[in-house]
Formats: sequence, C-alpha cells, structure tokens
Amino acid sequence: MGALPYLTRCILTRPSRLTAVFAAAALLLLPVTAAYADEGPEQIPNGTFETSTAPWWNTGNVTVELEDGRLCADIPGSTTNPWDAIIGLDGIPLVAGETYAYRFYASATPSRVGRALIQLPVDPWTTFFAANPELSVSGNSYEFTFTPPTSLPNAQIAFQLGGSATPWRFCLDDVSLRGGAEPEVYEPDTGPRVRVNQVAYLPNGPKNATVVTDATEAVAWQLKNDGGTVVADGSTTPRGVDSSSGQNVHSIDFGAYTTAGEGYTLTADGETSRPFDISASAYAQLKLDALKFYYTQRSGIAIDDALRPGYGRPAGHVGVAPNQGDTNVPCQPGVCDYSLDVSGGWYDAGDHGKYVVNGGISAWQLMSEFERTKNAATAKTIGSLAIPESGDAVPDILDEARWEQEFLLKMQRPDGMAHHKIHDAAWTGLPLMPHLDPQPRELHPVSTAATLNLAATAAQAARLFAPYDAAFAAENLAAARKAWTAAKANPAIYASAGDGVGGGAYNDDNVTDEFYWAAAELYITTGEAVFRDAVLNSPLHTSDVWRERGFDWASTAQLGRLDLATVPNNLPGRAAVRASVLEGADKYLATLDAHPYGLPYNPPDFDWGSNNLVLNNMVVMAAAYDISGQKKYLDGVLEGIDYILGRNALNISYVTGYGEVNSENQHSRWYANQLNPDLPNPPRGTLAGGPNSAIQDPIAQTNLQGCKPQFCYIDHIESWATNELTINWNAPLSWISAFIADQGDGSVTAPGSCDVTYQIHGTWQTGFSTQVTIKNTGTAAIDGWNLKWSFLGGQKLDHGWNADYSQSGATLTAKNLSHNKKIHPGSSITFGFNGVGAPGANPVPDLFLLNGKACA
Ligand code: 9MR
Repeated sequence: MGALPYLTRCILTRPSRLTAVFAAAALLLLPVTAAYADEGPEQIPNGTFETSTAPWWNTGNVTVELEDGRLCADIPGSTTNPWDAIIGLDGIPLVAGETYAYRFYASATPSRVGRALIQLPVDPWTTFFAANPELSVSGNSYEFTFTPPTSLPNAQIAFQLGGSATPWRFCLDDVSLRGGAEPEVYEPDTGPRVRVNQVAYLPNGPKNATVVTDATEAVAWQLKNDGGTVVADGSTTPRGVDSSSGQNVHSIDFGAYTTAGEGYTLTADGETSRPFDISASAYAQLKLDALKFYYTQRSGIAIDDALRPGYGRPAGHVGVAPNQGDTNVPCQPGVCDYSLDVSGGWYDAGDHGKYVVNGGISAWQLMSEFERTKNAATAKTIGSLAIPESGDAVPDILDEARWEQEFLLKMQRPDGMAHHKIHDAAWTGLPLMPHLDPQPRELHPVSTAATLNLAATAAQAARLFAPYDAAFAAENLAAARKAWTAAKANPAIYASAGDGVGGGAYNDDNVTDEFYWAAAELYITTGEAVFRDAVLNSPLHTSDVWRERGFDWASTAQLGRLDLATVPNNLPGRAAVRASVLEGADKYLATLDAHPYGLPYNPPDFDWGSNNLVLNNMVVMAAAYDISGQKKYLDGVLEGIDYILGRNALNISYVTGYGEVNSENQHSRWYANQLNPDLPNPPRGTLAGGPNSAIQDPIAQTNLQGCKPQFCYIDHIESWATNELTINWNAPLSWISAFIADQGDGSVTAPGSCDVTYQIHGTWQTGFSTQVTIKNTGTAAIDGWNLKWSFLGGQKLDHGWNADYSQSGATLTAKNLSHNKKIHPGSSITFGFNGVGAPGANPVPDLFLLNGKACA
C-alpha cells in the first residue's frame, strides 16, 4: 500500500493523460478468435469459471452462482447507483505504458447497459479503464484495449450492475486481460534457513530445530541468548532430503539447554533463526486465545466490543434485514414443508454456514478439553474466556460449548433425525459481515451422520452439564437417545457430495464410525447394556483406528475410542482400550521421530486442513501421556507443536498473533482485513488450515502449482483450500495448547506415594454410599492431606464422615480432620460419604489427586 499515495497524486495531477486512456479504449464486437500469444501473459486467475467463481467477489445483495461454466448473478431491483451492485476481482497487476487487451463475454436478461471498470481498489477509486457495454439476452463478446498511465500492483476489475428499478440476471464468462509483465512467480519468503518454534520451548521439554542446507556433513550450531552470547553449541544431524518439502535438511537437538529466557536465536550454516523463548508460561495465553476464538464465531448474538476490542459486530442471522434467518428457516425446495428456528451456534468457518457434523466434533472437543480437567493428572482449570456468561457458576469453556450444543439440538426433528446443515442458498463473496448476508437460508436434508453427531455430543453434554443444569442435561440425554433410535432406524441416509452450493457438502457415506462414537458416549453416560453391546459389537472397537491422516469430522471412531479410554467407565476389556491409545501414539511418535521437521503426520500428499490433523495426532499422544505418564508421549506433543509454530518449510507460525511471522489472512468473510482495511484480521489464536496438496482454490492454483506438500499453503484470504479458519480446527489447537500450558516446565510429574481404594458399597434409587481408603505407599509420613476426585455426572455429596468435604461442579475434595491428619508409611486411613444419585453411570473415578499428585 506504500506506493498508493504517490500513485493517487500522480493520476490526479495528470487528468489529460487519463482522458487519453479512455479515448484509446475501443469497443469491438468481435468473436474472440485472434491469436493472443503475442499479446502478453494472461492476468486473470479465473476468467473461465470452469469449476468455481472464486476469487471473484460480489456485493452482498447479489447472488452469484455457477451456471454451465459461467458466472451468473441475480441483480436486485430498486437500487440507485451503478456501484450499488458489483461483481469484482482484486489484485490484478498493471504496468505503466503497456497495452492490454481486455475481453469478456456477458449477457443480461432482460437486456441492460452495464459498466465495466478497471480501477484503484480503494478510495478515490481512480479509473484506469471504463466502458458501458450494452448487454443483450443472447450475450456478446467484448474486446477493448487500453494503456495504463501508471503502474498499479493491485488493480480491481469491476462490473457495476446497480441502478435498475427491476431485478435482472447477469452472466459473465471468458474474462481475459492480456498484456504487461509475466505474472510474478510466487516465491514464499521463507526467511532464515534455520527453522524453530517461534513461540517457545518448555525449559525441560525437547528442543529441536531444522536447518535447510546443501551440506551433506554435519555443521556447527550455536544457541545465543538475547544478548548474543553463545550459551550452547553442538553439531547438526544430517537428515537427507525430506519428502514433505523437497529440501535437504539437518536437525538440531538443543534440549540439553534448559534455562528460561526470551529472545534466544539459533545459528547454523551461516544463518540465524527467528527469535524464540524458553518458558514454562508461554502457552497460558494461547490456551485462552484459542478458545476465545469461539465467541467471535457465534451466530445469533451481538459480539460485544468491550469483550473483544475491535471485533464487536451486530448479531448475525437473527431475522433483521438484510439477513433472512435463522429464526424461521425453511428446507430447500422439496425437502420438507416446515421451518425451524435454528438460530445460534457458531459459524463454521469463513462462511456463514452451520453444519451439524462439523459442529459436532468441535463441541465434542471443547467438552473433551473440559472433561480432561476431571480425569488427567496434569490438567488445570481452563479459566475465564471473557464471554457474556463469564462469572456465572458454569466453567466458561462449557458455556461456550453450550452455545453450539443448543444449536445442534435445534437441528433435530421431532422424529429424532437431525438436519445435516443450514446455510445460504448460494455462495456469497468476501467481505460480507454476518448481519449483512442477504441470502435466503435453507435447511438441507437429514442425515444419519448428523443424527449420530447429535447423539454423541448430547450424550457427552448430559454428563458434563449435569452438575450445573440438570434440566439441560436431561434435555440432552433425551435428545441423544432419540437420535440414536432414529439413526438405528435410518442407518444409511447420507449427505450428498453434490450438495455443495452456498455451503460445504460435508458428505460422508460411511457412518460405522459415527455409530461407534455415539454408542461410546451413550455408554459412558448411561452405563446401559444396549450401548455397551453396540460398542463391543462394532467392528471398529478392536480395529486399528489410528490412521496416519488423523481424525476429523469424517473419521470419528477415534473420538469414541479416546473417551472410552480416558473417561471412567466399566466397559469389559477397558484395559485393552487404554492400551490401544498408546499403540496409536507409538505410531505417531514413530512418524515424528522419522521426520526431520518433527511432524507426527507425513502422508505423501497433505490433506485439506492438515494442521488440524497434525494437532489431532498430537491429541492421541497427549491422551497416551495422560494414561501412562510416559515421558516419550509428552515429548512427542511438545515437539509436535514446534511444526505448527514455525519449525516448518515455510518458516511460518500458523497461529495468528503467535510467532514473529504468522498466518493472518485466513479466509473469512468478516476478518477480511486483506480486502478491506477497515475490517480486522482474525483474532489472536486463530489456526490456519495449512498445507493442502490438492490446492482446490484459484489463488493456490495460480501460485502453488507443483508444490511439495509443506509448500502447498499461501497466507491469502482467497485461498479457501489452504488458509481457512474453522471451528473444528481451532478445537485441537485449544485442546493441545491447554495440555502444553498444563505441563509447567515440561518435566514429567511424578505420581504420589499413595494408593486409593474407592468402594461404592450400596446404591439405591436416590443415592449411593462410598468408602474411601488412602494408603501411604511411600517412606515418609503424610502430615495433612486433601484428596480430590470427580464424579462422572451429576452426583452430589449428601453427607460424609471422617473428612471435611467440599464440592465444586463434579469435583469433590475431602480434607483430613485433626484426628486423621497423619498417615504413616504403610498405613491407611478410611473415610466415607453418602452421595445423591443422578441418572446414569456412577463409575469409580480413574484419578485421585492426593495433595495434588496422582495416586495409583
Ligand atoms: O474441512 C473440510 C474438508 O475436510 C473437506 O475436504 C472440504 C471439502 O469438502 O471441506 C472442508 O470444509 C469446509 C466446508 O465445506 C465449508 N466451510 C469451510 C470448511 C473449511 O474449509
């Protein structure tokens, strides 16, 4: 943008030259058959609209769609000015003095005069070329030439189509602008060849880096503190050519250095890395920011600028014009004859769609992050997310998950089946604030996958919300049961791959994994035989579900397996379930160890949203650490995050606001700063989807052809295939950053010297009686103790004996009385309580923390 003031001045002071430019523009109604080869290179990235209209954009009042390989648009009536309805394309470079041939095909029904412009993309919108083509119903090809008087790196092609009293239809095809310089070959700026985690390593955690070099023998490295003093040195390990980047690389292990500090750098082969910290507290903020992301994704509520400075906005899709929903949304034509109130929930991603399958895994993972705080030895409370509900009696992370869960419940029909998704009738362009989306909203057909997502998350919500809101818990459990029954009766209703206009398809024609996941959640919550049998009889229960490509919205068996392993339950053979998580983690660890960038994911081609798959493989390693306490799994997670935060071929942190160079132009209709400087970038703590070998969008296709997997990424707002933000991708980021924040300096936490026996002696209609024994298995006396554990669901303490009790949510703390304060080595003390029962299972907890340390 630095050149623009000069440009503006230059144009405004030379009006006569501009007039000459217009005069040179000639309208030729010719068939476009000339040989273009000598006219110079094509500057329009997608002028043929074969499979997509991106990266073209439109004003929110225009509905754009693909029709027979053309871009067609419904232009509304009752507008005043030509610029009240626009279809445009940004970022076209123009070179001063070059002659360009500008061509397009267009039609209008009924016929109209349009306005074709090539101009400055911002105020004062200085025009470089203008024409008023007469558009006919049968369509014409237009051809012009013009010579820009000055260079512009980012001209805008615009079709201004407003000013008509009545609606009409515009179609566009074969847009071509030939001339000027060859478009620059995109070369990512990858900075220094020494690649590190640009945020922080934990003092006692692993510390690894990667150097891109031609050297085949080891080279020396030095670690310097922020004063430039060498504090450690060594030599690299040559790793050969890495297939994920095509680079010859060495790795550096500087884990022996453990002193905390800021501004370290690593030097090797004549290059110095970007700076980083060694810190035990660096992840505390990311743990919150990655979750705070969800509030600003909320639909159906105004975002309070006081809570998110710079991000306040009116409520989206609450039925206030120009929005058309989501309080009374009809189905797509022919799908159903009713309307539903499906307001609320989170917007899925950079679009305004809301999809049950993707909402399901996202809500699950936030609830799982909370549930971990009940069951994992190292887990700490999550803390305040600065949301409207902060300060109520419910943990903020559950309040945030509830915002989505309530939406998921609204998507259920009275017969139990859930609609797959609700979104705009047609794709909209960028930027477009949620409250300004004028598109009709439509419910899409029900699906078995959506219904099972609802069954799973509602069953999970039932146990987690029970201590705070018994009615909401009961509502969820009823919905989960109903969804399960409906899915059993309709086991093969699949969302169509072709249903991708105006929103993502999220098609999935294998739901055995969703059945397994839902059965697992229902079993954990209820303990009922029917769900236990569904788990045990699923072919997925004993199969290797740990695929290298990770778990995601379409591959959900892993969710069921993880919860069966980490949430207390009485499943027969549970030890094998827990062991299987370690087996999965071992696989990811082996991949990571073999990878010179420390990636626990390395298929020959990287998937859409690869960063979330990397993070979900780390979730499996983290769960293995929670289960086993084995250091190798903790180290695997700590090394895995390095890739996300900068130790990668592009030398970029994929999290907004973290790391010296980070992704900040994620595809979004409202964090569209790259398109409109008045809009913000995505909030701090937003994950970019990351490298995607299939590069489906035109920006990626223009810039990244032939890319090696790690290079298939561009931080451009229109690269929806490599650079979107989504609710399901930030979920593993938040889960993992919480896990890492919880690890202190990265040392393994030693278990306590204690053994707890927890016996439920009797259970009756409304309660249960429990006896607890703590044995001191150490060599020193325990002098004063508190024992902490969590109930699975809504169980409550009624009264106890031989200890001083308190309860917060599902978590109970028993403290010694004066007479049983001391537990001598080898001896035990016993206390007990009567609890008030709650519907569902009441298993023995997996975790007892004695004075903060886990007992056997
Ligand atoms: O994340 C989804 C990815 O797994 C699929 O391969 C892709 C194509 O179907 O769609 C992705 O999801 C997008 C969805 O369809 C629409 N909202 C934005 C999502 C992220 O790009």
